Amino acid sequence: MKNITAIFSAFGLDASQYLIDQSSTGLINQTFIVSDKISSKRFILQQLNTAIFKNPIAISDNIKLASASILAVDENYPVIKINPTLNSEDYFVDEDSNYWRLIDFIENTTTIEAIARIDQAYQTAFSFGKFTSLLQNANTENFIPSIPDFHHLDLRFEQFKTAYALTDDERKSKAKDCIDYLLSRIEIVNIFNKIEKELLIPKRIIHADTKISNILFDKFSLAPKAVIDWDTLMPGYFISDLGDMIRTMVCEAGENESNLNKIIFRNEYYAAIISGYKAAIQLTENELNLLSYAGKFMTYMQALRFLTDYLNNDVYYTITYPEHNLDRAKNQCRLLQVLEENT
Ligand code: GN1
Ligand code: MG
Repeated sequence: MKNITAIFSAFGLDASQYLIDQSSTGLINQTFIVSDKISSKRFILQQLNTAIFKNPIAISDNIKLASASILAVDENYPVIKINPTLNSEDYFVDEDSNYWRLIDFIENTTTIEAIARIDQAYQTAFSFGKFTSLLQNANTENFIPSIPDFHHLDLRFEQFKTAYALTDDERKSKAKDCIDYLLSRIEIVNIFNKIEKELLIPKRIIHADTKISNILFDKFSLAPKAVIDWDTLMPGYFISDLGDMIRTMVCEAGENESNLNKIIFRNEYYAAIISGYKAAIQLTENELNLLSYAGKFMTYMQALRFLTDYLNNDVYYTITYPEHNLDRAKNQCRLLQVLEENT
């Protein structure tokens, strides 16, 4: 970390009084856990990835709006607390135009990187459902999407078509099965367009990154304690949040698994996710009719995004070998098939 002293002093802190640990999790922002050598008080110091989050102020404004709205309903909810700089700004912008923020650390908590038990699926779904439910009085129009059209499936489909038109023959032919399969399931895009056009379901404030590692669990009781990573809070449909939980928790093997025989549907996990979510939030009749669409919607979109990145010569997702994105796309296509067979 460059300019440690300048960054700390912008927040009124003396860098020499703090221990700094880089956190290894999180692929997008750079995260440090800093602790006061004497009092042990801890903060999260983060450099926001402004290549992806082009409007940092929108993010901190969204977080503050959401906090106020949640606290009005539940004054004890562990909201994200952003510590302002001495100039009362939400970020310190360093000489290289990097955006730094200082967030309170929520003590006595632990995270789960990979789901191991059915009750964790229920708790995760309950926590994210509760989060959106607590935000139901918030005015969605006041939230600025930190990534515009993030989960707009039709736009993702357009991006795929553009990538296909520009890619070389080799990638086109290697990706052929995957492309044909997704084209054969175009109905999933059509349903999204119908939802949009006919205003079938409400726009809610969604979290848009509902993986289990974005829940803090109590270190001792292991009960869920807080929802973290509010950077993608935005108006959207419940199918994004519920669907991403189904996509990431229903199968033991994750999106990086290249052995497709390991993509197996776990009905008990699926049932736990659905019941945890439904227990936390009152869904409309149209929403209830789309429960089984949610997982297909998100899995289709993720397959399309990995495939598009492969066709674009891997410019978005970090890859560790040449066909990584293609393998991920195939993995998600298989998962989609499995979801279609079982839900
Ligand atoms: C990215 O980096 P991570 O895992 O938080 C992506 C998600 C995808 C996910 C797939 C801002 O999230 O939308 O579902 O990869 N986030 C962004 O692994 O694009
Ligand atoms: Mg994230």
